[in-house]
Amino acid sequence: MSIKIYISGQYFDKEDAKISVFDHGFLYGDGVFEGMRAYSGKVFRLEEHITRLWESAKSIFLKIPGTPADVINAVNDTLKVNNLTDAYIRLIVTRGAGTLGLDADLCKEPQIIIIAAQLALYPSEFYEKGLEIVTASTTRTNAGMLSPQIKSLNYLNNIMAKIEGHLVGCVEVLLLNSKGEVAEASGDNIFIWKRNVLHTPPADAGILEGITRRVVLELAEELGMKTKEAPMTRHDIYTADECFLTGSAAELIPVVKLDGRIIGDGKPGAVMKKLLERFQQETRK
Ligand code: PXG
Repeated sequence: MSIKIYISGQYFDKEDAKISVFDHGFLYGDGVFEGMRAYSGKVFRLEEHITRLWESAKSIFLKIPGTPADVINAVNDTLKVNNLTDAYIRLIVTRGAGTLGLDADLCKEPQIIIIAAQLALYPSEFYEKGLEIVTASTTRTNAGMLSPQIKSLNYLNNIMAKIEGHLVGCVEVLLLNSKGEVAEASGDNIFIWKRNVLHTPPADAGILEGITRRVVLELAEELGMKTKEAPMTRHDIYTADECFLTGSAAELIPVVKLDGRIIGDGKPGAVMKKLLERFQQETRK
């Protein structure tokens, strides 16, 4: 059975789910999105994803049709229509069809698209052995150009960085900000454990403020760990006891090597494992 895609209030078979080539989402990457995960029929932290979507849209002058409650209902309904309980959900809001020019005022009907799909997880080997990553030469988009806090449809920055990783056999990469500080991975946030403190770069380091990142900080505090959001350098990662990435799709995934330097003992660490275990209880409760 073909999956059903939600487009602005209607469901279409995958083959018939189409958007205008005049949509500014297609022409200019003009729109915003969310990537979410459902566990046993429940979308994890759905309200937080919807809040972030509304904030991203506000920042780019995009008025999302309907209310947050309408979009929450549409997301839940799309899962039901597709008979999915454990799934990956992509929610997209585009500026809608306009002309070939840049004028956003001519885009009268923003489109809401919801795709619920089977999960395509990283192989279990990555979790057991940990990732080896490198720093990309592509730096994270500067907030003065386009705030990385906006989850916009313009992901070329992240895509180019990820291609650089693939060229040298890495599935993920580290991006620095324009000051040379650590920002994040191409589609995940980064954490280190060093001298009994859990560190992660702050929101203004040029990152997308991940929802998984926030949950991990909360859980770490509940577990009595000391946490710190402060600027981080690559040296801090090279000399950390543990390193891991966080994201809705990956959950928590260990990093054991950066730019050829082995992190800690080169194996996924005990702190990450403990946090992943707590995270999995949280998502599956
Ligand atoms: N940084 C960036 C640049 C992201 O795109 C994260 C961090 C982690 O945020 P969350 O809220 O997920 O903890 C993201 C999220 C995909 C995909 O399909 C991308 C993300 C999430 C889920 C799937 O590549 N990015």
